[in-house]
Amino acid sequence: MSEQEYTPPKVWTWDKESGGRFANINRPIAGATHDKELPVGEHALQLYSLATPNGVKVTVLLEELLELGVKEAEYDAWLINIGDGNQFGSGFVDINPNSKIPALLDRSTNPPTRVFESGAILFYLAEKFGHFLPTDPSQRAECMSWLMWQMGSAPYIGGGFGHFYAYAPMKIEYCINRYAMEAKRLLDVLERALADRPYLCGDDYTIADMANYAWYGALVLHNIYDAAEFLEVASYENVVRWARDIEARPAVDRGRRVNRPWGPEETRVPERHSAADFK
Ligand SMILES: N[C@@H](CCC(=O)N[C@@H](CS)C(=O)NCC(=O)O)C(=O)O
Repeated sequence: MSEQEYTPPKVWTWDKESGGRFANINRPIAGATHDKELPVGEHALQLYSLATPNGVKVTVLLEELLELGVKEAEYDAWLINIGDGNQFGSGFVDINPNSKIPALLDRSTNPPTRVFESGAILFYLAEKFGHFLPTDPSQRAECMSWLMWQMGSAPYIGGGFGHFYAYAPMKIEYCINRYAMEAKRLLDVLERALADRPYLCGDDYTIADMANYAWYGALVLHNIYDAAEFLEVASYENVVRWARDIEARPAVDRGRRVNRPWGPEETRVPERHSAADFK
């Protein structure tokens, strides 16, 4: 059926055969599908994740904290394979009712603190350890603005542009145009913001850079969705320069590898429990 012929029925029903990549894990209902306890390691911080852009934000921050010598930021990172539906296990749903990676459990508090939504996890860890988040109220507001901007804009990149350009079972011009326009507008927002400063909030590298790098760095440096040419990503020169600067950091290199079960064997770190896992 083409999109022109489609008339929505009175009541929407779930068409399980809709097709498209990841259709097998999409459901219109929340909650666990099966009983499964989460593994727990020796550190206070237990991360359950996968090295997608949303996952990488958190592992980059944890590795940056460790790079600074914050020993309490040691963590166990367990692999949640979303293609296999691990996000619908009962233990995972207990710490993230939204069934999406990343999710964090901090066992240093009593009772343990669960945190879900990558932006909330970045904020929680930055505040807990006192790094990568300005303390001055105006600067903190700027940092939180860019962090929230990332959280609000990523679905247009991933769920909008990426879905219709790369994953949908058919190419729908209207949808691709709508989301390509928005993806390019978002890149231009960043391009202008980075014209006169090295990082989003000025001279200091913050959680706002980590969050935005994970998505926009993937777009301008790693040809995510095979759309580098289509979106002319190289033309956003300030974004490319900023993403390259961030990617040159050793902690970012490590953070990108944690919970990555794909890619060249020597770069994969499916689970991370100590610095030795990177060797
Ligand atoms: N707003 C959430 C989005 C998380 C998200 O979309 N995670 C994806 C992977 S990048 C996921 O777990 N998808 C599994 C599913 O949708 O079932 C965040 O930033 O934490």
